[in-house]
Amino acid sequence: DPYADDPVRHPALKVNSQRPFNAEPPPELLTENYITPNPIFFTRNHLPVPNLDPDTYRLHIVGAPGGQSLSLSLDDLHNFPKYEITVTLQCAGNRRSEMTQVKEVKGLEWRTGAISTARWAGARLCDVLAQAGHQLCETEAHVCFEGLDSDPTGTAYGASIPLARAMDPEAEVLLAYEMNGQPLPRDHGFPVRVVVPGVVGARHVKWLGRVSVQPEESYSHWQRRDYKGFSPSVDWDTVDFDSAPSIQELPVQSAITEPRDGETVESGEVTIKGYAWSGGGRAVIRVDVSLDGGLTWQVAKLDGEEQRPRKAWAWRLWQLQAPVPAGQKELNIVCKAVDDGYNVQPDTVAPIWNLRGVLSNAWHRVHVFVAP
Ligand code: MTE
Ligand code: MO
Repeated sequence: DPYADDPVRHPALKVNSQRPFNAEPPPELLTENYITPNPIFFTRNHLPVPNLDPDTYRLHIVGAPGGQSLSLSLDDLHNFPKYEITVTLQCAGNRRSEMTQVKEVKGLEWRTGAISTARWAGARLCDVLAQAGHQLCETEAHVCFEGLDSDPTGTAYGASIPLARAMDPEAEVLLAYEMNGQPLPRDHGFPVRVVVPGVVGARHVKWLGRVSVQPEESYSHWQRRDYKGFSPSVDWDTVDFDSAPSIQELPVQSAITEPRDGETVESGEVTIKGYAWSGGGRAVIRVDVSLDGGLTWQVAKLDGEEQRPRKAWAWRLWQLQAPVPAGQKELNIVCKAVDDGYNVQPDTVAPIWNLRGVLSNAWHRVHVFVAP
């Protein structure tokens, strides 16, 4: 069993798949803390978790022509200036289960928990690439990342991001060795992973083994044959993966974490809680909440850390205390977020349905009963 050596996990996690291990925290735990505690941070593994020795670990950076290739130990990485940033990571498949309700899709049945936030610390990718002689000359080039996890044929997990993002100090791409002040847990990439703020989880390659600059994006299955969006009319007979770009920045997202769907709430007043985030460093500027299925709206209070413009890498938590209209037996609670590009979430799932069930960011809806 290639999974026999996987780490022990927190019992509160909702497991979507045991081998490989995929799990999300329950919604009420997810928004209990602004920074997600490491043991309940959602986990998305495609392969068995490698067991890497920190003493012999080396990160290979392929050098630029005329530059030099690097073989960096953990100590070498610690010798680069250390940066710590708060970044929310979201899987492209977050909230896929709502797409399944429209029509069957291929993928893990994530609910609202394939998203979490941590303080990540490490060396900046741009500093390490510069040491290997790389410059931002080829604007179409990509930085390819290879993981040290692999399938029985020896194929490793891989992904890439544009060189322009990697070399931009303002983009704050990290080679992270710490998560919330601790060495990375094994499930989250020990000893080193990439953290690409504002970009889909799939590019944050864990158990990082090799970094190279290529004229084109990674040839990895997960870059070219997965994590892409398509029209609702495209099916598995007609899909042409080369016709769509790989997902990088994600669209604006929000979800309700309390109350839960189907729950009974007290009459009088109801407290509604959730999270909101947008990709590409776009800040969430507002969350609208409705108790009547979207007929009327109230503005929620944004909690958590204020985000910098263009560098809003982390989510906002939000809440709304609202009177329950007298005589109401049930509530159709809805939330939708707006980011600083005034991008909004689509109201329903069907028009954004896609065969892989990615980019599921319609208004989030929760139906509750009111106690008599
Ligand atoms: N990196 C490696 N090496 N192997 C993987 O399976 N999964 C990716 C990404 N990096 C993956 C990986 C995907 S799809 C996501 S959403 C994030 O890791 C999840 O990171 P987490 O498990 O720390 O939450
Ligand atoms: Mo993912």
